[in-house]
Amino acid sequence: MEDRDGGSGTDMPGLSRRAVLAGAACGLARPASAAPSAGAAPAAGFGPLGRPSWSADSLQAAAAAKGLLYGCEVPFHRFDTSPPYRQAVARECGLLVCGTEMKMEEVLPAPGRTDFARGDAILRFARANGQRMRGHTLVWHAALPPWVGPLLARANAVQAEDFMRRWIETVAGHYRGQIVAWDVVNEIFGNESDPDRGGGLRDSPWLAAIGPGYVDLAFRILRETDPAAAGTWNEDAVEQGAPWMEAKRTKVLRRLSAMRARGVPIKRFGLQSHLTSTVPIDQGQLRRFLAEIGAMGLGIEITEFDIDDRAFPSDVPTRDRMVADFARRYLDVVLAEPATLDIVSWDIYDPDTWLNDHPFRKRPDGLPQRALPLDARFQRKPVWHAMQRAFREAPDHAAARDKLRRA
Ligand code: 9MR
Repeated sequence: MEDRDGGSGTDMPGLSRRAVLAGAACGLARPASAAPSAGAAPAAGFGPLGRPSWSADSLQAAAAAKGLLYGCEVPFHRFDTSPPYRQAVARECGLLVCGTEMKMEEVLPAPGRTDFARGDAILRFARANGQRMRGHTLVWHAALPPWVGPLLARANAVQAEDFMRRWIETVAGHYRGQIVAWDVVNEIFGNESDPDRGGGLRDSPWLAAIGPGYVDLAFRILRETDPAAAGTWNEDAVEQGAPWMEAKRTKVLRRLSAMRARGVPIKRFGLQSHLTSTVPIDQGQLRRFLAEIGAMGLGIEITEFDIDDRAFPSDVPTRDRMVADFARRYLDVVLAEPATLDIVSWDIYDPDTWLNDHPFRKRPDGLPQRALPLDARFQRKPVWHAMQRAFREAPDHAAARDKLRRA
């Protein structure tokens, strides 16, 4: 039987049993403010929620009329240096999320050091503008600081669990009371070419160190640390009509239902929604998937919406129209589902889309992608108008959404 006291870890530089118990060598002493009792006062210092900054003709205003939130991912470098960018985000959004600033890679740069400066700045901006914030992301196989991979590889299960607990308590404790929903786990399932390590789980340093229970445990730790934040499972490649995505959806539903049955405090499922023009949208499959999640009593979030336009022609007006139509086909199904609570695009401003940097996502003609609502001059594009029309013409499920948020 495994040495539950972590005796096998004593030969580990940086993660001895004593050090783990003291929380010192992994750089994460248990925060004094962590693991509060339910109802504890929220962390101070981020300011009161200000007056809403969005305009009457914004995406947020159209979304809000149906009980939804609209928002975007905010990359710090642009946020920090571009006043027109900040104005656009303030004008259009009711919900923000950091692209990297709340990931472990940024928050724990070195053992014993935490850095919340950039995440705090974006949160302060959101609060001053009356905007809500999502948290992204607690447990992911990627964006780990270089020192954490080796640490997890050498940890036994008890040590790795302890490290995960201290990390979640550190970051979710810092932002306690300020975050509407945390992506507790991100991309835990494999895609087309990934081996399935059991029930859909992909390879991950967390799976290797802790075993499949790492997923449930992460939700329980968030629940103890910030009871007001909804725990979300955020997953990619579950939106479109490829047969392997339909197989993935089946496995997702199976796991969600098992998690509910064992009382895991999961509140929401996030569809990243990095849509690709190379795969059709099967509205029937998507509608059934969302309905089954809703029937389990879970909320649904669209967490990273954008459209990879690789398969569309170079001509900009034609391409913009095709991107808009593609988005609309997707959003019409998503917005008809009463359990859908918010739509977040992965940034709002075309020049910053991650798609231009990704080796498989680049367009064959070398042109930049036109994936997002605003163009390089911050002008509203056809996809912006398609989103606004989709919100305006969606059925009104505001009452159901309100109830789900309070559940
Ligand atoms: O857009 C993000 C990019 O700036 C980061 O370098 C990268 C690694 O942290 O993560 C990107 O965001 C990803 C998100 O966290 C999870 N889903 C896929 C996103 C695009 O790669």
